[in-house]
Amino acid sequence: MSVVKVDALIVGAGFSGMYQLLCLRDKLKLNAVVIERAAEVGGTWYWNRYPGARCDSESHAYQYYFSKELANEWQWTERFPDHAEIRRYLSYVADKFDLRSGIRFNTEVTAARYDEAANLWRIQTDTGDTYEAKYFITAVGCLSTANVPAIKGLESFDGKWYHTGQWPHEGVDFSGKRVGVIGTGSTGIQAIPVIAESSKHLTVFQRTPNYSIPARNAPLTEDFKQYVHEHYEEIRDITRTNTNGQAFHIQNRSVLALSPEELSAVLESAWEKGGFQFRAAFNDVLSNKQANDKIAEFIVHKIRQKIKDPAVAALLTDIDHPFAAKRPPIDTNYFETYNRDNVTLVDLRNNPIEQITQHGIQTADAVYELDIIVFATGYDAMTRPITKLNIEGSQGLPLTQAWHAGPRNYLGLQVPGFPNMFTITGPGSPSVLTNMPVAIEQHVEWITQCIADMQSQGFEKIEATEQATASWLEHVNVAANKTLLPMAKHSWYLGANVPGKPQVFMPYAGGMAHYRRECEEIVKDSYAGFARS
Ligand code: NA7
Repeated sequence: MSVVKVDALIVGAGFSGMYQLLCLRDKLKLNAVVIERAAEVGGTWYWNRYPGARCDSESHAYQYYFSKELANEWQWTERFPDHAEIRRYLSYVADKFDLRSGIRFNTEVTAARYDEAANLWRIQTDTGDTYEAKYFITAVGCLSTANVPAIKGLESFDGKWYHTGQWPHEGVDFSGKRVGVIGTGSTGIQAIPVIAESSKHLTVFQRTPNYSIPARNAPLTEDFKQYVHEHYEEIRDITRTNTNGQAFHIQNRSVLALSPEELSAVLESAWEKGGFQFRAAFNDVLSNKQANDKIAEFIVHKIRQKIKDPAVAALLTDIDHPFAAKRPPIDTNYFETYNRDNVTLVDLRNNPIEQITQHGIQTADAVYELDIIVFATGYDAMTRPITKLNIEGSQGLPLTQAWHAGPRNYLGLQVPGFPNMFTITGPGSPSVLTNMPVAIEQHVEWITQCIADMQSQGFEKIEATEQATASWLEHVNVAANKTLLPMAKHSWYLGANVPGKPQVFMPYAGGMAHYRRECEEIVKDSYAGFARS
């Protein structure tokens, strides 16, 4: 048990915490430390090792762009990197910049309290140490707190159960096993085809069907790898100047401006490209319902063509939300998997799960005997990874109380009443609506500049004002309502996937490039909306 004095304490050693450590320690020469509950770097990717776990951004965009040298040294092998390759990448980065020396692994933050009189944060860990830090920075990721639904009887299940976001490192042997997967979001859609191949029988429990676009994953060609290295600046600039942080342009073309023949040709070609490039073929996918309907109709037609059994096809295509109003999954052989003899689809919408028994899952109309249950049921996203740190700000105000009606902060970066605390890719910032590493680099660089400016200008304390926070929340709301995103009533963007969670549209939907400009303007305007003293 000791008291450790540092300038900055960062929670989390994923993409964001690693880069924040590098910036504060090596650029600003601060005494900075990262606290990480895992045994290694990786953040969300440390935990997400489920079968089929893979990134949905293309590899050459899903990396740091702050160092050309790093970019030149690293070569991805596939269009969409899998979890193991992303961990290798982050491990390489940690080695290259000697980051591990600044990270306390296997250590969990149990509480963080702001001491008004001393103007510092006291952060406690489960190892019994207390850190005193001027700056407290959460780099905890948006999708790092597993959501295991409270289904009656789970404790009585005789088999094994797993949540995809807490996957055992040694893997799970499905051979000869009857497996049930609950959930058909991005995760279920990735895991289901892989589990189907290795299990005796797979039963998929679907509540809400989903769109999915073929990923068209493939090994990268030598030509493409060379292109990526030779076009470092160009690729970086595309990711930094477009709406979604991806390494391709969104076509300036409306669905509605095309004749049926033209539309069909563009959609077919976009479908062949696959991945998120599919939706980049048009600029009004998420802003115009009529345009979205046409795309949705095309996707549903494609799904139907893949599935042999019309009853199964009907269940998989009875979709209740506009395309991309939930994070749109991309897949490898997802729908084709339902043509296998060892796969059964169960419709929970009409036959909800009543309980889990000793032998399996009981729905309203049947009992499914299982050896293994996989919960692909998502996350208590965006807020819970932060609130579970047990944070108290000025006058002992718990963050859970400040956010009881939903997250309140300015730019997704700072919460009023929590001075010198920063939340990398917090709710209210573009984060999950963009390619995460791009959003992360922008936030880390903004925070670094903010701290550097405080030091050079003689400020000790920075705090978002109530007024700026209120207008920012209004702005986040307006931005969401200009899109079709709020039409997906059950999405985790809205917090609707966790019973009792306040339903507020959390990420900022105004686009990454626009957001970046807003953050830059605020700096130029002497940190307008922040009180510095
Ligand atoms: P998601 O997208 O939240 O999907 C979770 C899935 O689990 C979804 O199909 C849910 O159905 C289903 N679910 C959740 N709770 C239940 C219960 N109680 N019973 C039945 N089914 C349930 O999480 P993912 O992990 O797939 O993806 C999260 C993000 O990770 C993704 O967007 C990417 O950004 C990466 P529902 O739709 O709520 O009816």
